[in-house]
Amino acid sequence: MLLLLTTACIFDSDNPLFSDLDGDGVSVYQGDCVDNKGGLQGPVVLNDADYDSLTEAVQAAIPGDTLIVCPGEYDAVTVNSMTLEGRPEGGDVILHGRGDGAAITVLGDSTLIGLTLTGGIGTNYQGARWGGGVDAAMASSLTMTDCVVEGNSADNAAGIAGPQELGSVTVLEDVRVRQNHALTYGGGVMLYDSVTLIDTVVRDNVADSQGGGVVLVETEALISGGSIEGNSAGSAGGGVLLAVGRATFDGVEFDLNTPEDLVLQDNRGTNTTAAVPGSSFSCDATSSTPGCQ
Ligand SMILES: [Ca+2]
Repeated sequence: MLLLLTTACIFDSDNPLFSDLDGDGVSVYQGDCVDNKGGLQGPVVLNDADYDSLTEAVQAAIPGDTLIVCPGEYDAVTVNSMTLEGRPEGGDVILHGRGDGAAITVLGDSTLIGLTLTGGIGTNYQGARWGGGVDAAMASSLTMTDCVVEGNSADNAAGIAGPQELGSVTVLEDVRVRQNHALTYGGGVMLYDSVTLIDTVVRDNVADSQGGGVVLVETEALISGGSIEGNSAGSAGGGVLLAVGRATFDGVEFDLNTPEDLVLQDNRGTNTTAAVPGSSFSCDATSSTPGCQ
C-alpha cells in the first residue's frame, strides 16, 4: 500500500531563512512573511540575508535586486532600479515619510508592490516640494502594483510625482491614491510621457490650484478601469487636468469631482472644460483646439 503524505512543515535550524513552518512550500527566504511569525528573522529579505531595517537592506542592495518586505512600518528610503515587494499578509507594509521628505524616492527603473506610502512631504526641487508619497521625478520608469498612497502632501504631485524625463514610463495597476493634498498642482498624481493606469482609484485628493486628482503632462496615456472620484481643485481640473497631451479613458468612473471632472490645457496654458462623453473616450490637448470624443 502506498501512503501519500502531505507536505510537512519544515524548520531548517541551520538556516532558518529556508524554514517553511506553515508547509505551503514557500519559505521565509522566498517571501513567506507568515513563516516569520515570532520574528525569527529580520522583516526584510534580500538575496540570502535578512535585515532588521529596510534602510540597511536597501543600502546592501544593487540595481536589479528584489527586496521582500514583511508587514511593519519603515522609514523612508531611496531605491535605484530595484523592486520593493511588500507582502501585506496579516498587516500593512508601510513606508512613512514622517513629514521629512517623500515616503519613497525612486530612481532608475524601479517597481513597488504591496506597499502603503504615507506621511511624506516630497523632495525640495528649487524651492518647491514634489512627490509627497512617491517622488519618482528623476526616475526613468516607475511601476506600482497593489499599493496605497495616502495622507501625503507637497507643493506639487502630493501623492505620486511620475518620471519626467523624455521617454519615461509609468505603469500603475490596482493602486489607490487617496487623501493627499497639494498646495499647487496635482493632489493625487502628476504623470508624464508614457502613462498606463489600470484599475487604479484616485479619490478624495485636493489641489489648492489645479488638478485635484490626476495631472497628465505631455502624455500618451491609457487609463483603463478604476475611478476618479471626490477630488477637488481650487480653480480647475477637479478630477483630471490634461496638459498638452493625449489620454484615452476606457471604463473609468468619474464621480463627484469639483469644480469639474475634466479640463484640457493647451500649449498656451488656456484651460477648456470638457464633458465626460461616456465610459470610453479619448482626449487630445496637443493642439490649439483641444477636445474629447
Ligand atoms: Ca511557508
